[in-house]
Amino acid sequence: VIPGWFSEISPMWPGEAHSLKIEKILFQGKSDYQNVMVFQSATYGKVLVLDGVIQLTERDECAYQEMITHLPLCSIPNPKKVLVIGGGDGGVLREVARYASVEKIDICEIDKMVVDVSKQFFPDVAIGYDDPRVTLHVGDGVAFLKAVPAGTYDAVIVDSSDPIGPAKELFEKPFFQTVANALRPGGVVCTQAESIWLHMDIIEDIVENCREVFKGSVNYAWTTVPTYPSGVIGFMLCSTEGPAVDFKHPVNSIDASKRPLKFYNSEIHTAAFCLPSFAKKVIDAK
Ligand code: AAT
Repeated sequence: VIPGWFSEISPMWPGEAHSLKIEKILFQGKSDYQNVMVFQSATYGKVLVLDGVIQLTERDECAYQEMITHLPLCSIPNPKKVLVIGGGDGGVLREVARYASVEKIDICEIDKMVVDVSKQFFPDVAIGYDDPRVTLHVGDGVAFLKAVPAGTYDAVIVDSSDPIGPAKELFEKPFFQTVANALRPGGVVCTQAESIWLHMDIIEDIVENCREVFKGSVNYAWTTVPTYPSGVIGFMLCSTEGPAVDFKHPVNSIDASKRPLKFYNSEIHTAAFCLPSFAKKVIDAK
């Protein structure tokens, strides 16, 4: 560990650790679920860290939040009811709020401290909470989904931390079953699905489970996020049985008149589904 630097050390990426130079630590706290830290970095703006793992930086959060939101929501016409699991920083809400067709946005985040800290230190991200269509539920996403009546949502976005800690169950088959139940026929889900460089074993399990649970289409997409481990992160995109969803060809474009998009466009949407051969081989075989 280098003094004055933050190093992201975890058993989920053994033998490597990305580091950022710290200018100033702005917040350190312990919630009921995890350690919460915010620091000012030398090159990526402010950084939110949970249990030693980077959740977002001001500089590259656009890549993650825009992709995890617009990959699913641009793939179906007129999304109306959207559920976000995790994502307490509000960035996904900010992106969902761009859709005029959306009537209701529910978010279920387990940790109130993440919400409060984001509102205090990341106003450009937490601005998502200002939209009147948003309802915040503080609680476990697993329990929340169990109570959702069948067919409620057009889209579910699972913006979850890694499967060590409170997000563990969000990567398991029973959870995917509750997501499928909560979606209308032909509804879509997009879940944070880790890195093709580090986690092919986890991805293989997710794909296998999703193929069993989601009877529409099941696809893996990925993007670059320099401050996430290995610099890339992926998403599992699935639809339930019903009107067919072709994730690779977006049906919506986005109103960027009030707030420009920094990362997403229709070309990168389609490109996100092109996989390197080593990943394609494993994912297609499942
Ligand atoms: N948009 C920022 C990126 C994240 S945040 C993940 C969020 O999921 C955190 O706020 C965490 O508190 C919340 N969370 C974890 N478990 C649950 C749960 N069971 N129910 C509801 N919310 C939960 C993801 C960063 C990915 C990092 C990749 N290395």
